[in-house]
Amino acid sequence: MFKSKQLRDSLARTRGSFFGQITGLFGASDINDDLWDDLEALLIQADVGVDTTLSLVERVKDRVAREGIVKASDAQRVLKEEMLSLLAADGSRPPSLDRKRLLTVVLVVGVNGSGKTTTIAKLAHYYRRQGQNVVLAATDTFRAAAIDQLKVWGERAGVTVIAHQPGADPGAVVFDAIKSSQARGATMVIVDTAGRLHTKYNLMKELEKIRSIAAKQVHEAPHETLLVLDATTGQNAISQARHFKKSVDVTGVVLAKLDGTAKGGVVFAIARELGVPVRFVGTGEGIEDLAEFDAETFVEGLFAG
Ligand SMILES: Nc1nc2c(ncn2[C@@H]2O[C@H](COP(=O)(O)OP(=O)(O)OP(=O)(O)O)[C@@H](O)[C@H]2O)c(=O)[nH]1
Ligand SMILES: [Mg+2]
Repeated sequence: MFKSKQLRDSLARTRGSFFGQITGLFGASDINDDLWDDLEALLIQADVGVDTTLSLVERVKDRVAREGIVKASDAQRVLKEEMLSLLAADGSRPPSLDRKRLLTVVLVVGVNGSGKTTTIAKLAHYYRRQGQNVVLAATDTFRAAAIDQLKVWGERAGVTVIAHQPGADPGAVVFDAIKSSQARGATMVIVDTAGRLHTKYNLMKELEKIRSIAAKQVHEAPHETLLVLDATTGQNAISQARHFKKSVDVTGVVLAKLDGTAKGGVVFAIARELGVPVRFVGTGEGIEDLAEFDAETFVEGLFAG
């Protein structure tokens, strides 16, 4: 699990549609203006984003001209290389843990329904397998069902969930979760937060409060703030991410539901337009359906036959 196969499999839809057509393009056509126009159109449809598409195609065209490339298949290789360097530049990879740190605090944020709670269950499972002693904090006290949902996932993952009553202060839950983690010698607290629209000022303030409570208890906490984006929302996810980035210091993206979309190209837009690394991708609804992001596997997976 968490291997490259899972990441590749989750790209089946993306590969089957737009990127499959791109492969077809390079297979059938000579290098001419039509090829570049069609390539641009397909990349934009795959949610690579207009700016990112234009700059990517420009770079490929430049190199093709400069290197005197005449075969379309060679041009496709250049496209892959440029895609890879776009992703490599932003350092997309799973977060590395500071082993000397006693307690790592991970805050998970995002809009309603993006996949936060499910992702947290997967992360708990993932880090537990790596030997971490994980505690989950149920700060989504807004919906009673949210607390129960996290408890159910906690049980499946075999980790403790710290929760208060519905309606309780989210800050108090974080405070408690950290205190109790320290008392029991846990090594990681993952904080589930309520879904919030990035445009809601009060709710964004609440996130800041959660962050500052964590920072007072643990040096430099939260150590990771993961923004969960729903891959099926494409370019919308980008605009959400911009807003979240402005309010809270997002350190990484988890792209959930990559298995459910043909628009996996959004990863390039995240990398280039946000400059926030993609840490993990969601590849299904189960607890093991989380893959570490790897740029090379991702790019290969877009095209592989
Ligand atoms: N196919 C697929 N479905 C996913 C993935 N991640 C989450 N989901 C589904 O998305 C839906 C919403 O997931 P939640 O984890 O409840 O989302 P949330 O962000 O916690 O939602 P709120 O707490 O209401 O804001 C559920 O039906 C999940 O099963 C994924 O990687 N792939
Ligand atoms: Mg939730």
